[in-house]
Amino acid sequence: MKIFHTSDWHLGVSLEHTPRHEEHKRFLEWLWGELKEKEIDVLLISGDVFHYTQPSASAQRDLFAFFAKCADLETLRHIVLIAGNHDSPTRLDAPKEILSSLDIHVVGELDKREDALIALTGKAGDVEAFVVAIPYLIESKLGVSTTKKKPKEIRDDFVHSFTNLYADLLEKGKQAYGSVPAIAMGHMTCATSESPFSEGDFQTPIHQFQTIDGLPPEIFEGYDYAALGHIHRQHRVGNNPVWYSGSPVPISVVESRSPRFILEIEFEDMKPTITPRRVPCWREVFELVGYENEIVDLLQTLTWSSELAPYLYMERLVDQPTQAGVDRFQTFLEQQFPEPRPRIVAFKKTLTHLIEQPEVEERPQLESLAPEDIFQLMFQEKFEKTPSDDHLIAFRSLLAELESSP
Ligand SMILES: [Mn+2]
Repeated sequence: MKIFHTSDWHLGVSLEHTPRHEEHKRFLEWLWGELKEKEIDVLLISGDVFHYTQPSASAQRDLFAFFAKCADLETLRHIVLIAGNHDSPTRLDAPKEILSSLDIHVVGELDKREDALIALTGKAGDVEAFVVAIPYLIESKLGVSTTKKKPKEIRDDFVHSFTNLYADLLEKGKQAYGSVPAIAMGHMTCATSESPFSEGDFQTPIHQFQTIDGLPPEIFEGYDYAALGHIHRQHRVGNNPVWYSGSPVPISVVESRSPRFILEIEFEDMKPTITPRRVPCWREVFELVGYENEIVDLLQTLTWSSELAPYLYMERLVDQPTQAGVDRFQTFLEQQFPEPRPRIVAFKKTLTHLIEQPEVEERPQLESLAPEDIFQLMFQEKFEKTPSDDHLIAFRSLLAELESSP
């Protein structure tokens, strides 16, 4: 049985208000071609299929058109889709019945635990594996309360609830289908102490507990493979058969710096072999940083190998504050390149020299001063002279009175 694992498509997303529709369209065409060529049996989509809880008509159309086209694939027998934290569970569930007639299993809201258990049949109609497809779950769905608890207690509750949920359904799956590969799906933050999360790895922190990062991979004990979504960088969690496929189309400038993948899993005798498949880049994203003339030089020599014209992130360095903005570069691009030309999707100016601030007289810290010192300073400031001995005696007696009162 051959499986593709992907997640975090974020259909409908924009890069700095510039749509990524063209890239997503090409990704879906490419994915369809790969499913056909590699004769894949099962496609797993581990959440965040849409970027917005109310996806645009065109984002929904892209997904459903892809699903309809998948019906033409002779070898592809199942698609399993779970909701991520970006998806609306109920909206994802809305076409559930019509999709199930195409062997597309959607788990948006987890109404009943049993809904998560999905049998994967092979060519001959026998069950060759089963999936426990758990969507993104907020604490209330898991019965975890986070009020008046320390981060460690909340984490322990989460770990306990997820462990029970996955273990219970593993047991049910084994009872129902016997000794076949068991696959878990989830949309969560799962990590070991070695998982080095960096900027842009995910959109919103979930299942994280202040300083304690994420759920341990041990919650998938007994499973032969766990197909996870949420972290946008493709990686394996520790030495466990627990994998993130990452997002196939970069949805931020940070993601565009690293290659994108989907994962191919082939089961033989219960053992999975995992092969990351690189997703082509259809549009490059360039980061151009420099002074005005340096940027113009960079634009003059700009070349690209991807199919679509690149997107540009521009950072113009300036020595002093200036009104001059993006216009000169815009005009230059229009003169230099025919349509479709590179597009500036983000522009900022950075001042390279600190503007000299007038020196500020250093004032003593309040905590380092005795009450009488403060009195003297305040007196000096208000009356522009030092307090007399009489003033000081009066102040001391007032202070003594105050300090001896209960
Ligand atoms: Mn995501």
